[in-house]
Amino acid sequence: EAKRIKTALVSVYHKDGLDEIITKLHEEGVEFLSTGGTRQFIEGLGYPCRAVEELTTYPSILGGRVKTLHPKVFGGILCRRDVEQDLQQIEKYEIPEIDLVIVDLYPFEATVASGAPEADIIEKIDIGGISLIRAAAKNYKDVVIVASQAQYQPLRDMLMEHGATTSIEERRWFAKEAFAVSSHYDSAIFNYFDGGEGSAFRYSANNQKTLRYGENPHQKGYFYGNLDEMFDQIHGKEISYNNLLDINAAVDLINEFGNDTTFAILKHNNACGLATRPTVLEAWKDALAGDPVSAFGGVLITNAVIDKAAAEEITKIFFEVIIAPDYDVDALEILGQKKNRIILARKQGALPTKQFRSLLNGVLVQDRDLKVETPEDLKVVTVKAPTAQEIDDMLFANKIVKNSKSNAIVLAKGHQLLASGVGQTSRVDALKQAIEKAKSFGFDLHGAVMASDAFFPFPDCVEIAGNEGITAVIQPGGSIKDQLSFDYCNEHGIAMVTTGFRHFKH
Ligand code: 93A
Repeated sequence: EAKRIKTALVSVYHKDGLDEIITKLHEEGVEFLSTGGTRQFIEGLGYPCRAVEELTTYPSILGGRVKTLHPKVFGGILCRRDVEQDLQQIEKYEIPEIDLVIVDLYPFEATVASGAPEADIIEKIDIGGISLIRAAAKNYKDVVIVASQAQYQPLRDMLMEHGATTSIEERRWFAKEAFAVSSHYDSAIFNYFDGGEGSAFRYSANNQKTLRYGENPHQKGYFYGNLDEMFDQIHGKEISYNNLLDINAAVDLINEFGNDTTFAILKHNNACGLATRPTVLEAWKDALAGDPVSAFGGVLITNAVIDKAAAEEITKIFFEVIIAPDYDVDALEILGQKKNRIILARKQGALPTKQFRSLLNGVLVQDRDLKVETPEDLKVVTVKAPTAQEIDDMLFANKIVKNSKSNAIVLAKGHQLLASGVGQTSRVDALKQAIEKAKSFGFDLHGAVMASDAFFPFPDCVEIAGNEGITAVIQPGGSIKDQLSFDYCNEHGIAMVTTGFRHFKH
């Protein structure tokens, strides 16, 4: 609904950038109501301005701590213009309607940053201004709220475009920005009182869990979030910081495999064993065969219900955590014989679409990598086309490499992870590591496929892979030297596909 601004309450710390707005509002016939310094500023521009003190019949008191905090001010902002009783009340108490509020808060953060003494910092905790912002934003149906100097420009643009009449969409946008300002402001105050402990997250998540320690015993650790929404802990000791990192990686990894019965074993966030098989027992056995050494102390995850036959095998190794959608009763009895083992039943809860990570003095945010390659994404770039089995294995390998720390190379065959090289500073090193591992556990790489999380800058990887008998390669493509890798494959009868999607994981 379009509304015309008739009265504006202006109370700002930063006056610069406001003159054009005041002039335009005046031209539009808007009347001003203002606090001390701001009023002087408006009158200095040559426009009439009513003092808030005159409206409230109170002077600004307590050194300015109480200036605008008065029913005559807040009533004029909060009055619902479509509620008869509200209108009757403001008439009875002689409260003027206020339909634009421009506030710019005391500079709390800048005062903290300046190294000012605590008493000065405390005085910069704006009370009246923040209340004006919240009140006006709450009543955005009738009121426009400009909550900081950063929004003078959007207000100016709006006034220049279509004068003092605003749409509900515009008012709601300003209200959203206003709550961003008020929540940021209060967070800054919290952080100051918190003394750099960084516990602000506690209040953004509705749940806090104190962990035994962080990544190492001398580091404190906390988890902010709700694990109960995701897992039912059936058995075992308290989940640790590192367990959570592995559980997170395990969930992302298993999600790639839909309903195909798959078992994965993770260590330090990377898969060291993974297989897709008709039964959970077979999937477990072939996942373990991928690297029975690394599996020690690992995190296990499957997308299938664990039965007794599988449990009898799984229980033979030492592991930290097992995650499955469910467990047969007799399976649980077997797995629960060791008291520390963490046994989790995974609930259906979806993961957030955004991922956060803290670094330096800020937070990185990105979309979760939800791209899952399908046969349609694959572009054959070699003379030799991959067989149906190779395509299957390449897509399988690609799901694992996507969930492995970069630089990563995955070697797979017959829906089994043969070996991977992960977290290497060069791709060649990742491949060499994978080959050596695969061989040390007795795998023959002839007919295996290779997946790379990013393109090959040089043809060296395909050369090494070709020498080991690898017959098909999947990679994003996009290197200026792609053709050199394609040529090598063509000369040696290797099939290669590109996906067009890089899957770095740092
Ligand atoms: O000390 S306050 O929290 N008490 C108030 O009632 C109040 N009302 C507005 N500070 C208050 N303000 C703030 O005064 C505004 O947020 C703005 O930063 C400043 C503008 O004061 P002046 O117009 O005197 O320069």
